[in-house]
Amino acid sequence: MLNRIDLRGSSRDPRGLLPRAQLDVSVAVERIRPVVEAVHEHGFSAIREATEKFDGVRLDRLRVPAEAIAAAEETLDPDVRAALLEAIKRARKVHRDQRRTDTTTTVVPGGTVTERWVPVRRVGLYVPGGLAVYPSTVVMNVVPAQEAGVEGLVVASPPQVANGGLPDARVLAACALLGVTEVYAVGGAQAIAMLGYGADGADAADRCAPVDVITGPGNIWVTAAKRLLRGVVGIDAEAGPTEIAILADETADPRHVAADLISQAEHDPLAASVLVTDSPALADAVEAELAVQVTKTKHDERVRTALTGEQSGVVLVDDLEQGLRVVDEYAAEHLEIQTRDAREWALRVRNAGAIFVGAWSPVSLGDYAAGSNHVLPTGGCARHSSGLSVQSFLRGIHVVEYDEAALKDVAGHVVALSTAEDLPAHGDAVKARFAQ
Ligand code: HSO
Ligand code: ZN
Repeated sequence: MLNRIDLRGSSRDPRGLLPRAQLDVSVAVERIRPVVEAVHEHGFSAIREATEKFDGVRLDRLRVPAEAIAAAEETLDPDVRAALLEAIKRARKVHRDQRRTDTTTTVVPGGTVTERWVPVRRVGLYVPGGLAVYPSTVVMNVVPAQEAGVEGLVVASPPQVANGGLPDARVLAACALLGVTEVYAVGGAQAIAMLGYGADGADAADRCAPVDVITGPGNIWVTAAKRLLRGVVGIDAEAGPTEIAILADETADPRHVAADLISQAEHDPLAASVLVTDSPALADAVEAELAVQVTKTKHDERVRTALTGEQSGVVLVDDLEQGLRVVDEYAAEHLEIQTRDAREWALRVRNAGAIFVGAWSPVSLGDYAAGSNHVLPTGGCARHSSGLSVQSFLRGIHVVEYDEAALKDVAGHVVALSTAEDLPAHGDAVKARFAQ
């Protein structure tokens, strides 16, 4: 079912040989530009028009009424409620430990630089609708923002025809459990534009004030809109279709490997499932398992499309050293290590959004309830970016404070550098303080 890429006996750089779909966001950017511009210019009427066109819902107002959020919490299935509360508790534990303390460095006597960590004021969290609903994503966005100390938290999620034009009830319930009260029934590029520029709604109480940062995953239109808004607001890493890579040797259980590959393929026909192994026997056994398990899984069509797509495959390598080079080159959103001495191999990985170590740490644990964050860099962005964290919502501000003697002491160096850069007024600003 999976494409097979045989790198055995080859010392070639794996770059370019690995399966990965090329997602052309720039084409989507041009498609959504008119929507974003219309929302910027006309606010509510443009959001309404786009929502009617793309979601098939006629919006009376942008904001979800408080009673609807409370009602969603009341009607939430008790098992889902308990699971969400546990997920929140675990995520809070991990993200609380990410909080930063200010540090003051005494550079010279009388000269200090303090790094002050300040949360952004207002954040917009996008929660997608589409093929699946994601109350867990509410948790993964809201918890780090709250732990960072963000005061204003706003959620936007597409209105659902099936829920009377409100976002999915489980999404609303997750907001209620987290204490988020400002929720907008707006999705797609129009939601990102609304968050970034702010928009008037049906009346004075229905207004969405602009945010400072937008986070959260979304489809290609949402990603394109975020790219367009970058600079107007801060944006987290672009999230494309989900990916799982598994580095496995012959000790891995093919049933587990197959189940994990299927679990992420379930998200999206464009999702990527990649197995990297030095064991052809394991590769064959996983293929056999896939054939059985795919027929039994609920979203079999979507899964089959994802697994047979060019973005998925089995990569055969000579040994785990080569496997490590391959997974590092691939820089997966999620990387499972199912090998002997898995922890040691995991320690050597440089590029991955998140790493899942050993037989008992499947990606779906991390998706929901490990305590780790599931908003992670995709498409190779794990080479340069991290997943969502408390840090995503903080700015480190340098606070510089020198006294007269400390400035005098370094004045000559400032003047020398300002002269070298032909910016003498810089040096003059220091000299002026010591002129007789
Ligand atoms: N695997 C997705 C997150 C998710 N899974 C949400 C289930 N619900 C991207 O990390
Ligand atoms: Zn998932």
